[in-house]
Amino acid sequence: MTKIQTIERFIFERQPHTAHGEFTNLLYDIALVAKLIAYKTNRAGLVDILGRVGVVNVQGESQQKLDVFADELIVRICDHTGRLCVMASEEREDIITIPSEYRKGAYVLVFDPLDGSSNIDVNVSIGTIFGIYRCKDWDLRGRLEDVLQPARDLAAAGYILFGASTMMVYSTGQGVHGFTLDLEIGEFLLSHENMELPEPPAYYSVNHAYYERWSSNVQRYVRWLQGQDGSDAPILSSRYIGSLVADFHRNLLRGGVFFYPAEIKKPNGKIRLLYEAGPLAFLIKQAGGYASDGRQPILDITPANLHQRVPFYIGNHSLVKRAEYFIGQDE
Ligand code: AHM
Ligand code: MG
Repeated sequence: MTKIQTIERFIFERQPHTAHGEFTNLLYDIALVAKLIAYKTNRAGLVDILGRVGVVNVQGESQQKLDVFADELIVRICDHTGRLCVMASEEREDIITIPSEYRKGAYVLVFDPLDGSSNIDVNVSIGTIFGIYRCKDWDLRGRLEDVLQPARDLAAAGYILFGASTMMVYSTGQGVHGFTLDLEIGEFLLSHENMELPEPPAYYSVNHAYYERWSSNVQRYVRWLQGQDGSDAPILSSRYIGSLVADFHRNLLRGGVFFYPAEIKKPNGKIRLLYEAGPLAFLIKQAGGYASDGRQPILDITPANLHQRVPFYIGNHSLVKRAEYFIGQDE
């Protein structure tokens, strides 16, 4: 009989013998969060939860109820466990400190509670992205500098995709592993062990509506992807959902490049370094790929502030390197 691997068992079996279980338990907490958000998103059309709350988040966008629910849920599940010294969420302006009545732990959690908010109302896949760092100081004070670390220093990263089925995909630096939620037993079961980007890649993913906002070098890169510039172009099709987790997941399974370039009026593009680009850059490297801001690896950029945005190119190594090549040309 084939071995059924629950996410708990998989994480536990890979825990180093010297570990105290704190990190393992933190990953279990996230799996629990995933199940609770999945339950809520699956019922979103039934209960009156959709619609804008009416408040504007720190990015200047209106928040929606499910974003708020997911954000508060993650904080509520993770703030009292003694595993974290501080958290940061895309939905909150400042770091989230651990209430003084609770013990602090050695880890830092950064997250985008529900990414792809424009897709919530229209029943299209959305996702949660997370990254786990180690607290930098022994006193576990949980300061801003514990949060502002480059993605190269992540201890783990992952995402939860709320799509046709719910998946949790994560890496602790030893490959990328995917689990699918079995609704009958309420458990995540191992479905994609050691995910690797396939070659040749199948897709490129970008919001073409913004073509006129890009530099001529980015426009040239797009023409190259389409086979209009040079004879060594890959043969790609185009797919863009507008939900980063869903676009990333598809390209991880089929191969390709996702990018959200700098725009003439928005030189840092849209994607957030800490909550979106960094964790996904960590994952793509583990899957054999590469992520760049067009000039340097995303993994090397230390965030200067919590909500820093960054131009973002991620996917198969050769496709992202080619973006760097075009962007590095004189205009
Ligand atoms: P959000 O964090 O407000 O949900 O925005 C991030 C999303 C990403 O999921 C997606 O890649 C991108 O915004 C789509 O933006 P656009 O609609 O400009 O193409
Ligand atoms: Mg987001």
